[in-house]
Amino acid sequence: MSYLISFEGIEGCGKTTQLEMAAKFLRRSNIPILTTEEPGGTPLGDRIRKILLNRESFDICAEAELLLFVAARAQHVREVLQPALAKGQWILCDRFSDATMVYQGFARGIDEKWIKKLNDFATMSLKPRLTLLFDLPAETGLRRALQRMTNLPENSKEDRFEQEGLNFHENIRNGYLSLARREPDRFRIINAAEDITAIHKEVCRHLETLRKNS
Ligand code: Z5A
Repeated sequence: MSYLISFEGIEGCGKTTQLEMAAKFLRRSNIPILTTEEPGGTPLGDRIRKILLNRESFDICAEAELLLFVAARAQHVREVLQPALAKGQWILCDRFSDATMVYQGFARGIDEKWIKKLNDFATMSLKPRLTLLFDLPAETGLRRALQRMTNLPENSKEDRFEQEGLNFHENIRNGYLSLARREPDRFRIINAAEDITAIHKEVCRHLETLRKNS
């Protein structure tokens, strides 16, 4: 049985750390897995990622931003995700369609109906079987993200979104929580303010449940 599992949350919530730990846990259990990220995961997606996340000297309007995220996703689904699912792999994906709903919808204010249509078009209606939402106050997440960023060279900083105010990131958190309330069967909300090991245990518990039910 193959599954798409997405890891979501605000900036600095620790999802990437947890995704890597979850990948090791599944490999130890001999489950065939693929780890990937959005935007990214393909040569086109990586180029789009650079445009979207690095600070550049030109502006990107909300509508163009939306179309670029969705273009990267369309390529990712066809080139990487569908073939991996066909091979029976479990995919751990660092962000997926929910991120667009929350960042471009809730936070940037683009009509949800548009985003849903574009997401369905890009993904051919592929949805994660399980979405782990790492929830924590925006202030804590931003502090972690900025701390990590200080150690990076200037030209590799993906900090266009970190430039947004605290209010923007609080909207993101509320947006995710509201999506989770709409689809309680798919989402698991995890307290990301806990320490790394405690969070990992909870992630493993959810993955085990999925495996037992498969
Ligand atoms: N975006 C969008 O707008 N629309 C879309 O459709 C998509 C994305 C797909 C890039 O996403 C941006 O793209 C993102 C949304 C937008 N912008 N924002 N904001 P990304 O996922 O690539 O980038 P990110 O959100 O900045 O994630 P990240 O850099 O991978 O960080 P993270 O996954 O949230 O956290 P981390 O790297 O695992 O941890 C951050 C630091 O905290 C690090 O130093 C860890 O060691 C530390 N950490 C982790 N866990 C803990 C705990 N439990 N306690 C203490 N410290 C911890």
